[in-house]
Amino acid sequence: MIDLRMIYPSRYNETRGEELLYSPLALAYVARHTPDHYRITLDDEYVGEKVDASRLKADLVAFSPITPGITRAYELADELRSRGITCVSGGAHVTALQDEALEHFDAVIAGEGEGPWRELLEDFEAGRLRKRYFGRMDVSLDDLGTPRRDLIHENYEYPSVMTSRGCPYHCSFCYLTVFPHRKYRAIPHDTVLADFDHVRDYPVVVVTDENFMGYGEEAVEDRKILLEKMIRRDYGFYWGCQTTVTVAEDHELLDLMYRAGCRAIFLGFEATDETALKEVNKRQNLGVDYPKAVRALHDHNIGVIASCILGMDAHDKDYPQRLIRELREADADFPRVFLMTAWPGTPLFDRLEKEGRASRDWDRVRKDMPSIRFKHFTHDEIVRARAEILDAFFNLSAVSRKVARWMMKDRSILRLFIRMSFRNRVSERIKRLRRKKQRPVEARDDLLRPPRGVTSTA
Ligand code: B12
Ligand code: SF4
Repeated sequence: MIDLRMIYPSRYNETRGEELLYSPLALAYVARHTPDHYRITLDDEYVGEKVDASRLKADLVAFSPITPGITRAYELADELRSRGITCVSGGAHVTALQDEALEHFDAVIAGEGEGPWRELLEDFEAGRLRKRYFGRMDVSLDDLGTPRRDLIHENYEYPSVMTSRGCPYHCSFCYLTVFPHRKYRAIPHDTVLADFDHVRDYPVVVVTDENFMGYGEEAVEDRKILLEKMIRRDYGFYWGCQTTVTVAEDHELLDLMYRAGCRAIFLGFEATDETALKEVNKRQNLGVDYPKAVRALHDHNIGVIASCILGMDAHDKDYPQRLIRELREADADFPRVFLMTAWPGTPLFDRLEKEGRASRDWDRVRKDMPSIRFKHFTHDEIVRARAEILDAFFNLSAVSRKVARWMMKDRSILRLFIRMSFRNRVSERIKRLRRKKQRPVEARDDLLRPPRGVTSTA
């Protein structure tokens, strides 16, 4: 038997933050493609597990870091390798910055992991490990299989399920742009349904496809067939997913989504003005009437979470107030507001780095912390602006109005919303109020100190 340790490295314990806790799937999928003579154990630092590299015993360690977890991965790998343990890593960050990663890992797996993984293991066993492996993102998913759910930590509140991979668009800020040969592909229905069967006892499931509806008639037809199969299986859970605003144009699709249990869609508004949308190449949103799109989803009793990015170059000092007005007009159920973040390997990162405005302080490259140099805001200003926008929607009267709407219209949606966001935001607000009365937050070894001037990661 070969001892394989898998690690999600993180300096942040996400169970203490505002982030919705839905499970990562990368290593669970990779584990499905690992031969039986490997004994796999998985440590997940997102949910509070701590890896002690000085004592860890394994023949091979496989990391799956995202950008804010990469320095933690490097720290662990440096120590493990000094003890003679082979360390490898995959994921978007190492795909983008392979040379940086190879200073700390024995090998990197760029792109989609399942394909090259078996080859890497064969090479490892034969003692001929290469430095770079690469998995294209346009290969068939027919043999993907389901993720190994037995390896997912029980602390995750919501299980994630993927029904497709990839997205055909090219938004300049999106981490997906680091993967070459990228293509939208549906996972075979039988595989998806077997995976939904595994999580059927949960009340809420998060579908973490990059873009659930895909693109083009063929993809949409495939979605409809999948949804009909889900309806026939009569799953009891509610689910939410993320997709583009064009979903609002297809009433048959929305009807099927509702009947299959969908109660919330994260719609990528990103920005409400054309200049900003063009700036980030979000062309599919140009000319979209957001209030009309939201009405269409509400007509089908599906709630709308409007995802917005704050801090594009086109966003001047008046933008936060304008955004509040426009979000109210659109009448989405609530917004999620992220700060413009430059992930390495994206067109946005390349541009901002040339302009001296991107950050390589990876620990702080998160969507809830300011990391780039904004054109019109200082870091303190943008953090305040984000809090103002969120407070405009997460206050008693605004929340009561939404609750009243769904009480009259469709109560099933309330449960989902209360679980998924109001609870997080309300508890975050209480924490912030408490903190105002107390001294500033101190650094803890398991929770990074927020950047100067930031009293909350919210
Ligand atoms: C579930 C999830 C979470 C979970 C778990 C974290 C995780 N990384 O999965 C939680 C809720 C904790 C979380 C939190 C955050 N997340 Co998150 N999350 C996701 C989400 C929705 C799904 C991840 C997933 O399972 N994907 C499916 C798998 C199959 O794809 P994959 O991860 O790319 O893995 C494939 C390849 O990359 C490769 N691969 C990856 N790892 C490995 C390892 C090996 C050994 C091999 C062989 C291959 C391999 O093979 C895999 C299979 O093909 C993604 C968006 C998305 N749809 O991917 C964002 C995403 C990963 N999150 C992101 C971010 C920024 C965050 C936060 C920092 C949010 C914030 N507040 O700013 C926090 C904090 C995380 C932290 N502690 O550092 C970014 C990361 C960007 C980047 N460049 O790193 C993403 C991409 C979303 C986005 N666009 O902003 N998140
Ligand atoms: S539509 Fe969404 S998933 Fe697709 S490229 Fe743009 S941001 Fe990324």
